[in-house]
Amino acid sequence: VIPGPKPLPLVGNLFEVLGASQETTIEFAEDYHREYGGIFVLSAGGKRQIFASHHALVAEMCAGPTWSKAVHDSLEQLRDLGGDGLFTAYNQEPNWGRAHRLLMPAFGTVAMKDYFPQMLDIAEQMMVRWERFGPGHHIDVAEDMTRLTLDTIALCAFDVRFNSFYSEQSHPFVGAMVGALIEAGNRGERLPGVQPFLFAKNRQYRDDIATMHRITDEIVAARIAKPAEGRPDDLLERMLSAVDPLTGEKLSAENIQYQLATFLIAGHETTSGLLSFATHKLLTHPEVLERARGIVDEVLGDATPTFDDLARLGYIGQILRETLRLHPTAPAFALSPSEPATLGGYPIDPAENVLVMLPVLHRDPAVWESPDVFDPDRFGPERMNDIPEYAWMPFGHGARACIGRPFALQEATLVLAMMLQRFDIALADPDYRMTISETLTIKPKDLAIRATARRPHT
Ligand code: MNH
Repeated sequence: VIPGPKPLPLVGNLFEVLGASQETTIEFAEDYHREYGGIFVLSAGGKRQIFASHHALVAEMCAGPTWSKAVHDSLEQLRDLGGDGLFTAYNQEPNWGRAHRLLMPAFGTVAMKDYFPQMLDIAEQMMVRWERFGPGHHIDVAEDMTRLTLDTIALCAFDVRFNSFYSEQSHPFVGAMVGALIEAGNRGERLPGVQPFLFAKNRQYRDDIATMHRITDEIVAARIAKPAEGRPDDLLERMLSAVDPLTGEKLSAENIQYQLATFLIAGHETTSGLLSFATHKLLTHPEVLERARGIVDEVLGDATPTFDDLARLGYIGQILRETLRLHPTAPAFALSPSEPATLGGYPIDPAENVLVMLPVLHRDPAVWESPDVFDPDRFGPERMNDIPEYAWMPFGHGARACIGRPFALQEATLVLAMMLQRFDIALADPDYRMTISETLTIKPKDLAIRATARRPHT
């Protein structure tokens, strides 16, 4: 049998255990992996959740065709919001393949170049805001990065301006989304039978989802109302008009609504966390910051960045990859075998899934030298090929891996480079010690900085 702590007979859900222990899921998984090794199982109320996060076991799953993404318990909760949209669809649902084939071109190299002006537009808004506030202002990094990434995905994908930098209150979509995400997360942790009696929470949840649907409906309706020649050629246009090359089918109105919610959610939380962690890494590693600054000054000088500049900012990409190693902002994914299989010699049934905890995989000492040290040179051109396959998986696995990867890396590279080009940054509180706040994604808690413009704004 797979090692693990004694089964808990009464607890309905394994996440009850976490709630009781006051730890984040990551800390708790790290503890259990330390105690039991690369694979362990948690049993509660007759249900099991298997965890396998050491590289040898992850490679055993990922190397063949047998294992693929599973919609694990907390993702299952998100189906209220994302339905059979790309992120929460089951592998066998026809809308997954349909949408995947139809939307892939929107994440190719050509498309990335098309998104550049809009990414620049939003990044510029954040830079101007920081310049206007001046060095006396404490910038809440996660908050501003969230404004940035949400506005960027809305503008690039749907040609909609959320204008988050122009208002103190967040856009109504954000309030509804955050409320719904928190409630969806809490639902997974409640004892069975309780849910129907939480009337106020259930009403608020329904209202929040209705608000999100109303906003995505309005976005779609506004687009359809536009004459064809005035329509931008973006992700939304693709959803409305493109035809699946395999089946000749288009996406349904219902599925388009799920995709809009999916892209607004999946397209911003994780990139915002990445930019926040990367900012903290630069502040705590002055030698990395200085080197990055040197390269940025050499490539950009005083000029506005162009798409072609990005290719010469490889060191920024290394910083982002190393940040994602230590702080994978989507910290876990699940895999299931398509037929009865074994893992580490233990039998696993296709009805079960195995959670891979990325912070554990990404620090596996069997693969990583001095795993806790932040060293962007691990991803340098000379050393990158030494990294074994399946040792770094912040974007997931296989056909169900992140479709937004090039989008996220381009956006984050641009923003980090512009930040270094235009500001000297410092921790608002020099004694700040980073702790992590965890929902389905992770972020640094209460990270605040000051930004001093390096040159007067022109
Ligand atoms: Mn993204 C899937 C991480 C940015 C849209 N993303 C995934 C998965 C991981 C992931 C991990 C696989 C989850 C699973 O196996 O259950 N994503 C990230 C990270 C960043 C990120 C770490 C930024 C950094 N993602 C983005 C952006 C977008 C996006 C930006 C959109 C523009 N992600 C998706 C979608 C999926 C996904 C859509 C689902 C893909 C599929 O299953 O077909």
